Amino acid sequence: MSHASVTAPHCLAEGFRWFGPADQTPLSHIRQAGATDVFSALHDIPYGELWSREAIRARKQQIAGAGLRWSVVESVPVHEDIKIGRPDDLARLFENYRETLRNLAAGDIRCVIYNFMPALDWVRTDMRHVLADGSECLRFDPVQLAAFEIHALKRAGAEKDYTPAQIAGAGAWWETLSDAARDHFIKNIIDVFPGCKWGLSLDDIRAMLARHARLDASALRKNLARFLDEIIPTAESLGIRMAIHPDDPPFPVLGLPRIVSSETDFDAILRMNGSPANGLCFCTGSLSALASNDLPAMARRFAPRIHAAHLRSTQRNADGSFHEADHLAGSVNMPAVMRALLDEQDRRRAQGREDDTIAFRPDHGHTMMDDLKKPAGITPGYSCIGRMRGLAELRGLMHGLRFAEAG
Ligand code: DNO
Repeated sequence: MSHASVTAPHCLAEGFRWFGPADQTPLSHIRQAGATDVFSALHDIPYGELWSREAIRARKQQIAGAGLRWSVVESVPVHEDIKIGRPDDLARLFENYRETLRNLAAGDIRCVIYNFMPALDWVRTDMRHVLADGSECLRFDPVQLAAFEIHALKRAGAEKDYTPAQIAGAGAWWETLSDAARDHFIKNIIDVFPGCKWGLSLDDIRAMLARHARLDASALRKNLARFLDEIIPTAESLGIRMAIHPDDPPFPVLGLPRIVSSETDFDAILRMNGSPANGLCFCTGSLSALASNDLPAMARRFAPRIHAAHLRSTQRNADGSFHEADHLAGSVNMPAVMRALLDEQDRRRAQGREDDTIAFRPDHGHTMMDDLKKPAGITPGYSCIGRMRGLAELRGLMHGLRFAEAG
């Protein structure tokens, strides 16, 4: 007797990030993890340059050859001059971005993630925080960041951003570190830009910050509005959904403004341009580091404009530090977020929207099991087994919610 397999109806598309051929995780492992969709980018193309149709086609074929679909671009990076609003080369940068979107649409890729964090992408202070079960995760500690700013970078005015207790704690902690430990710590902080090691030095960071010296939140907002004016009409005409990634962590670091951190920020951004092509990458991990972000409420409120999701959790501590928790633990109410996303898919289907399936990926994972024995890769947070655990847990949650509906 044969049994029909039981499939949960209309789930989110299961994605996995892939950094391209240099990634330690091969596509075959992504497929074995059960993902169907790949979030990837042409990381070797410098920020601001054009992605050619040929390069996009080749990458897409490579992914398809492994039985997977390149459905989400993460990211087409926004050149720093656009964020700063430096006028010299803007027309060319905007046209390159639009032409890249045209080339992606020609390859039938219609969801593009980007961020608008100036100078840095995500920031942590410890890439190998050891948890009680022996696995390792990423951690952010404001006292350690204060030590970095005050004692390593020596950023003028950094003290203003910390409490006296944090400043004292930073000094005391810095004193406990040997020279080698200090070097390692500094390298960790400045060397984790996603997907590439730029080998930046403290002087590079100082020069970068100097270029941003006059950029405050309102100027950054103006530059984002301009970017949206330049890009969204083209995206809309191509059927491409743009998804802005929240700031990680969702508060200013190194004196740089952050404008994509909260419900108020999302609201302002979605109002800057009312096109459905102007949407969000709902990253629960990033947003959850700010206690005032009510994630299920935000997921419900912004659901029609959520074009992609990063699902993970953080554990916040009273001292302002946080670490990346298991995907279904920590402070994120993941069942409620998942429920909101599934409900949105139902609404889209009822409305006949073409984009009635939202792709998510387990964002980061703990380094565990055999991955602990591997040489540290270029991409902290992206070891395979921990992300596979996250994906499996999220899949179970999603299927469970769907089956419970069916009774
Ligand atoms: C971190 C990621 C981010 C994200 C970019 C999107 O692991 O979530 O680096 O890819 O900010 O542009």
